[in-house]
Amino acid sequence: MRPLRSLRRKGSVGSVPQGQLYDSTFVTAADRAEIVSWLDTLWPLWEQRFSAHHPPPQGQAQRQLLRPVYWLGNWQFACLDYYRPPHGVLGRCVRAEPFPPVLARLVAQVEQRSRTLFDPEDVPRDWHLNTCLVNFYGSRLASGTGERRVDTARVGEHRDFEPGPVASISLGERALFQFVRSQRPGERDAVVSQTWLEDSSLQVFGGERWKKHHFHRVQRVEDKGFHRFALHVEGFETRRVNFTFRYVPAEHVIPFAQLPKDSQDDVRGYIAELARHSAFFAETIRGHPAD
Ligand SMILES: O=C(O)CCC(=O)C(=O)O
Repeated sequence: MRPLRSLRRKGSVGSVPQGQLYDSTFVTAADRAEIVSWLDTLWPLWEQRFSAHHPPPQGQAQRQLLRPVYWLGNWQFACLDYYRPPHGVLGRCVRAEPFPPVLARLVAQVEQRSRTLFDPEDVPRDWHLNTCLVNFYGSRLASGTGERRVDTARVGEHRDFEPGPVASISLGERALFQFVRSQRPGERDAVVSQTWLEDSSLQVFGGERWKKHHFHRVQRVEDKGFHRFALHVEGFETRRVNFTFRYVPAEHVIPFAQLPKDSQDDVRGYIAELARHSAFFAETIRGHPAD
């Protein structure tokens, strides 16, 4: 495997291992300002994990996701269980809005850097970053408790199943991002690598080691009071916004109208909510009202 540059940067813990890239100053001040003003045009969704036709498995209950989200390129609704190759690829990725110009420009740079850094065997033939999950980290007002806030700024261990390298741009307060290896039941996960993801930074990871053999998580997001984003989510205070860019093969991205009927029924309410502020989703829902 071609060696990757091993970098030591402010904010990373130790040197950055092979298969990862970290650039703490990737987003310029001008691009950052453009992203922040574009964020003001979004009305993120607060999704439920399950739905009428995709109910909770035995032993699990319906729950709201920890944080509001927005997807670009294609929307992977939680209730449709995300994109999970090799078997869970159909009827999961619903065509969504394109990247705004500033993100499209940054993604072009990331793709170029990734192609020179990663071994070609870790980059699928048609790989390009056509999907973006925007995660909003912060605290929500606890219902019925006056001003009490519940901090939800974390993400538990998981893997991103989209093939090829995944790139992540962070804005706002620093987040402690960890790769972990599962231990025996009852033992704490072993932290294998960790990086403090700073405001305006880029992180990329790829290859079997980081995509398949380890889980990753956001352990916590600092709250130094430096960053607050005024977003359109009632009762939620956002102090970090993260964009993860991934690749979903084009044949697995379908328009809403091609979803199975049950799935259309499950996500129609979300599309209608998005359509209140998005011309793209207004067009999507036109002609597909509930029966
Ligand atoms: O917020 C981050 O830095 C990572 C988010 C993440 O793990 C994901 O979107 O899969």
